[in-house]
Amino acid sequence: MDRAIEDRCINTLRFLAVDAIEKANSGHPGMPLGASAMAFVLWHDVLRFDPTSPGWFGRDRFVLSSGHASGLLYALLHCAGVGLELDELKAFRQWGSRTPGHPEHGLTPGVETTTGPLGQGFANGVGMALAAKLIAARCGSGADLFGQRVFGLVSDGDMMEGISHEAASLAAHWGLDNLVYFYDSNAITIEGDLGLAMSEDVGARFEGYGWFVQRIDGLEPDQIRSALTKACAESERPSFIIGRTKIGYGSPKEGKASCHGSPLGAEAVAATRERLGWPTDPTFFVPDDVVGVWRAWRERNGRVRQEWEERLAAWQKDDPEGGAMWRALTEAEPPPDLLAQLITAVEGEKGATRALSGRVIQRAAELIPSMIGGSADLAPSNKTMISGEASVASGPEGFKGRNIHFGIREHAMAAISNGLALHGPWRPYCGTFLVFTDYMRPSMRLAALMGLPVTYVMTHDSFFVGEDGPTHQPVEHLWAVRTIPGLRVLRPADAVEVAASWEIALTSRDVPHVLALSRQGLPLIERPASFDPAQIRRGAYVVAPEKGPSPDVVIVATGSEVWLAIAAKELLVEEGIDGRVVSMPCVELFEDEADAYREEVIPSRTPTVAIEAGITGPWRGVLGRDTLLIGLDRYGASAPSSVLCEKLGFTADQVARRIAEWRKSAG
Ligand SMILES: Cc1ncc(C[n+]2csc(CCOP(=O)(O)OP(=O)(O)O)c2C)c(N)n1
Ligand SMILES: [Mg+2]
Repeated sequence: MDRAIEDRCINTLRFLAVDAIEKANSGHPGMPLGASAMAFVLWHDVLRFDPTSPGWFGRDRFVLSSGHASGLLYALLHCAGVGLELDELKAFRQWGSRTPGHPEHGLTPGVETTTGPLGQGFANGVGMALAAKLIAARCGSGADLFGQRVFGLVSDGDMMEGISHEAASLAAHWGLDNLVYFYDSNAITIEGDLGLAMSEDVGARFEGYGWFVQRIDGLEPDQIRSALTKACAESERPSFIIGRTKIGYGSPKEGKASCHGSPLGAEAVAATRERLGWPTDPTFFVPDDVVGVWRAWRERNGRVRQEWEERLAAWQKDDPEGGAMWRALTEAEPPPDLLAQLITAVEGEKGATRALSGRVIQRAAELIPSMIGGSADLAPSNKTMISGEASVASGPEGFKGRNIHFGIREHAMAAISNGLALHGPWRPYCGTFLVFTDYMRPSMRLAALMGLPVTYVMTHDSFFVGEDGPTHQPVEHLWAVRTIPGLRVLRPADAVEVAASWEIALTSRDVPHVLALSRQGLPLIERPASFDPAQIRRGAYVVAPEKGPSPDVVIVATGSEVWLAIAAKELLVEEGIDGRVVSMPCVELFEDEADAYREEVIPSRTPTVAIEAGITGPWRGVLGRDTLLIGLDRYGASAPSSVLCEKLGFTADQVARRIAEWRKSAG
């Protein structure tokens, strides 16, 4: 392309972002000014993306990990022609616009993932690249169809965040040669020079992981182009292109932290226009020749997609087995009798809910080929392995595996799972101890924000862990994750609830689920003949009814405390107290139920007791004021779990006594 036109294309992106930020009087102009050259050359020369079909499966994915540079992404999407009109750019960061402060997946077409918390996009891209490799490996002679790449733009902040270290290590370990990141190396962050807080050689670091590292001038289109060509030709390693750039390039604030996150101001914008040879008028200017460049790009990409669709159709005819696999992965719905089938896998069995979950996973994996997952080095404890399936490893054979070993990298595990779900067709799950949700929470929150159906298999879900002690005993964690909007926590009590929990998670399209599972074995729960497992989907139900016409007390329990509540209820009969036990495997589902059902299960005039081996306070919000809360509002301790049970007040005798005394004191 003619250099002058190319410069105009790059400047168009720069000034669309700058003008949007000025109009909003809010935003981050520094990175769009510095990184537009890399973004333009990548999109124009290489990215396979048809804006008329932004969800096309075979497209390359572009991840803007440094989401604060959203103005640049919106400028790209406008020019590309996804239907993000100039009016949307003019409404940057305003109520109801499709150009929010940071890019939000599902809101703006072409935004592949929600970014803003630095480092997350980096790790999402690793998940997406893995997703593409996993599908290519399964589709026999169609592998070439799934050679899509993942490109990303990452920044100093991404490099500092620990999650990128974890994800970079895995990307190289898996040999994701379909992953290409540009590092906008401007050596500036909010507080000033990068040197205030970082002095390592990032390139050497990435070389150490095993990435293919190139160092270029990130403002020079020809260097960018040639680095991209080499990156795309690399066939073993992920690529890291370090582009030296200048934050706020072309502005009077060039190279200064002051242009990171505030509008330049009218005077500085005018000076920038003059320096880069851009007209003062009009604002939001897209020159005709630039429009033409993007039109040609659109036509080219439209053809690329069409050709891909034709090749896909032809391949499915030529390779019926591969085609069937592709359809099973992408089109198949879970069987309508999934719940019944999962129950059959564990019916009548007792044990730790983690072990029962392990059994259910085997059946679920047979029924749902897109189910894939693993653990952060705790698979033997989390029971997350799919037996008979290989471990995911690099290379076409390795990517046929279905068990992912994330290593001890919980944060990246959660963000990579988001990437797998975003790319599709995968339905990922990942596991560790519940206490370590603290290491994953930022990515879990983003899964909820994006509505991704990721399942977290979180075992060792209370102080009943025992000897490992307070560091490994979750106390506040159930509620910490329940407070994430858009995420559900399922804490099953026995085999049938474990099966139902998996069914709820696997049939959901847009909600992530935590499965909180016990380490310790649990007794069988006997239910009334009228019990229908579909009741579990309502979040709570009567698991042990009162003997008389109405209960004196309703005891609500979750997970491993349900059998305890039932045992205490039996003891209370001797005290003349006729209790009802409600199992509440999912607070969120129960709260979604109509008032009538909630009233039926937990009548509001009846005193209630909550029993859960964790903090108690939030239960008052669920059950109201006249409630006895039995839980643990302190850290646990290191001792055999039978001793802890006694010391912390979780025997049936202790629970029954507390309830009886409470009723007595209430008169
Ligand atoms: C996890 C996280 N922590 C903090 C922030 C706030 N933040 C946004 S941008 C930024 C500095 C980023 O510097 P850099 O990545 O170099 O971007 P540049 O200033 O070069 O545009 C910070 C601290 C964030 N977005 N995410
Ligand atoms: Mg920077």
